[in-house]
Amino acid sequence: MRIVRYREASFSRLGALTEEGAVYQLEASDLMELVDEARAKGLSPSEHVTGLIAGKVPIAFSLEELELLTPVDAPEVWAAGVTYLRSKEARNYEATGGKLDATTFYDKVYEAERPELFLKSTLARTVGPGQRVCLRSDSNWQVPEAELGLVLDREGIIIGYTAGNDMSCRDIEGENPLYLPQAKVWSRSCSIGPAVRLAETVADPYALQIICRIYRNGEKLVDEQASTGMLKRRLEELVTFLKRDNELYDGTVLLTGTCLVPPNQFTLDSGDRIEIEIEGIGILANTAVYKHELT
Ligand code: DO4
Ligand code: MG
Repeated sequence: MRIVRYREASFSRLGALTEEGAVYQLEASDLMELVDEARAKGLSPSEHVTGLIAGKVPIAFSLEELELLTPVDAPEVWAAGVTYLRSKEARNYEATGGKLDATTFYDKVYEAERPELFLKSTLARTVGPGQRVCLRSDSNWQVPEAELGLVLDREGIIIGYTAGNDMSCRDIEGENPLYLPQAKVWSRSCSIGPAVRLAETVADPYALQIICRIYRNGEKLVDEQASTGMLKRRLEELVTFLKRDNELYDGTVLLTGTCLVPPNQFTLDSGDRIEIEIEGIGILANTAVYKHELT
């Protein structure tokens, strides 16, 4: 069972998306209200939703016809880094220009007990499916990072899974690791969606295929795939470190790091269409533009 949000006239609606692709309108205003309703009844969110839609008629529109919004209003989006071997190799390339002859801080964090965690985005900086993500004007090496996102409640319980794009500037990060916030955080540098798959409906979160495709003028330039099975850490381990001495808010999203990095010569350009597909969640599609091109 997946949860989506969509626009209907000037309203934001919550919807249940079934395995068959039917969308049912839900009365709850957002995902966390739905979770609270389920908990009050002693049900899992998916059991609660199944009961709510039983005998009801789906809306007249298919998912593709809806104007989707972020599936959850994430007050904060955090991200883990260097959680896959592929990410460690790519960061080492950025930091050394490919002339690697020493152990770097990326090697160290990959092996360390403490993971890399950083504040990636806030509600106002995060966009949803179909919306435009932004490129930085002062970078010449930009890539999307396709990541599995955990949707958490204030206790750090994993409510569900979504797809996320951790837009990144490889040149700024490679120049100096202290520039990480600038390499990662700017207007519209993060997208999430298209749906939240309720956690109890995912048989094995370590066996999800993640695909990243990038199109330019209709031509597919990047098409890479990997599996969450290659994740170096446990999801609970990342959440435990995020929670430690920290304040979490309902609907916080934790991106779990990228396992897909486009070829080193690739950089995003204005107009590129980015598709991040995660098995069982859906396709998160966004077009990249510069901020001054937003109307
Ligand atoms: O070390 C910098 C960021 C790493 C990251 O975003 C990732 O591995 O996905
Ligand atoms: Mg990342």
